[in-house]
Amino acid sequence: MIKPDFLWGGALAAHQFEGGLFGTDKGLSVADVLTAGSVDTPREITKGIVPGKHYPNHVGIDFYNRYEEDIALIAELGLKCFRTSINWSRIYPKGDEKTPSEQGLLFYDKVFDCLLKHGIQPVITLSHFEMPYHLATEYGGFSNRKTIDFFLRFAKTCFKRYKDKVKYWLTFNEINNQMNFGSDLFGWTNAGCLFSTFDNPEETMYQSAHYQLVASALAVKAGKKINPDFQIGNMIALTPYYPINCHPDNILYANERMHEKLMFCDVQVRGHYPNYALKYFEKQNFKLDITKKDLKTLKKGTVDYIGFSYYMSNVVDVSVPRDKGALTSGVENPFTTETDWGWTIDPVGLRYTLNLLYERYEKPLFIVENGFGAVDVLEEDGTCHDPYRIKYLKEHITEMKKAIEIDGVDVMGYTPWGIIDCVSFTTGEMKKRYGMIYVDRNNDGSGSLKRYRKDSFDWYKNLIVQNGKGLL
Ligand code: BGP
Repeated sequence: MIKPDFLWGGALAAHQFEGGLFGTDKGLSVADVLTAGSVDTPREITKGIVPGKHYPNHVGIDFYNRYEEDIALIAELGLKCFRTSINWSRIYPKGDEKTPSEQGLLFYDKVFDCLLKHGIQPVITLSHFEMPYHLATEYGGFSNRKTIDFFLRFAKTCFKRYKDKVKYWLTFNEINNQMNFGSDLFGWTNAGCLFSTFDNPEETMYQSAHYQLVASALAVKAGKKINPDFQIGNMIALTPYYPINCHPDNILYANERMHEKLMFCDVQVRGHYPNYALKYFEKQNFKLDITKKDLKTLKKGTVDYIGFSYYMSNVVDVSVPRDKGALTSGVENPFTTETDWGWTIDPVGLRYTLNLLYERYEKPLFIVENGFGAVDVLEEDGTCHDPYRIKYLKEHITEMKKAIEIDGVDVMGYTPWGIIDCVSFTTGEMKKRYGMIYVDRNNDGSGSLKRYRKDSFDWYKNLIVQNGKGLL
């Protein structure tokens, strides 16, 4: 049975939906210099804001000014929890100030109070691709050890301020995305630096990943001191790799590629680097700044639960070279279909992933992102029919239920991504929609920003009321 206190929810991230940049104290973040792209055109990372270019995150869907209306809508949907993030540059506009912005802190007070008033638990990510731009340009983001202190100051400020309002926290969103170090987008949003500008991009990636792992562990430790009841998790993008066939070399290769995801989780859950990682650093002759003190810190700052996103699976073939900048492997799976953006649809993969993580760590799991990015049509009468999304969610939730009820996996909650339409992270588009609530906003920034309930809204609402009954 799904537990009665199961956290059915929805997820978003500050930079993709808040807006509220101009006319507030908020500083520029790394997300604010990302232009709009598309499935074929990568988002550009500009030097500051360049007049004439379109930056969709500046307005998002204007949650900053509409949070009461939006929270009322998700309350109507029956959500038990709502995952969002605190925009680092709203609290510390440049990142290296000593004093936070009271205006920024007040905004989240109001959001959390409003959620709690509706009986919705906030689930808060501290860092979801929103590092202050100044930290990126002046310090090189997490390629610089100093950024650990700036992050810790931010984390402590949030923990202290919201200690009685927020119980569930996550440190770094999809911390393992930077393993795609061939892509500037992932390095920029995870680490606040462009790995391609360094002599050895891969070594720089591991160095900044290490500083983030230390920062995460320090935050866990500090948070527990501030409120021992906090539940603090990590967040991994968990796209499993399947071998193309049963050739032993492919089995071994798929296992090796899984290290791209699991190394981060191994450190954050077990408190130390796994041997395969240490051997790899040695083999590559990486000179990483990993001190004895850091290793002690990692041990003391392990997480309470594992948060992860699951969208798709990937197939790997030892004879196909790895594209070090891509989210997808480029090897086709004849047994699955895919979205218009080339993301495989594989519900059984979610059950596989839940089992994999639970067998490896025996820690509670929280599916903090899952969803179907699709083009939706708003009808003239204000309805929006999205049977494809209902199908996707139903199939994935059914597999989650099997993992819980048949396999005995401990799952705390499920927060489908982009519960209200928002700006896509990878492409900057509005038309890649995930929501159960439609927002009238287009790729070019036009639209009334009015909200509409999609068919999936009623479907999910009913599922929550039933606590997932009737799916199996
Ligand atoms: C994850 C991110 C989210 C989100 C989601 C969907 O990688 O944590 O921020 O956006 O993917 O991706 P996209 O918006 O590119 O479709």
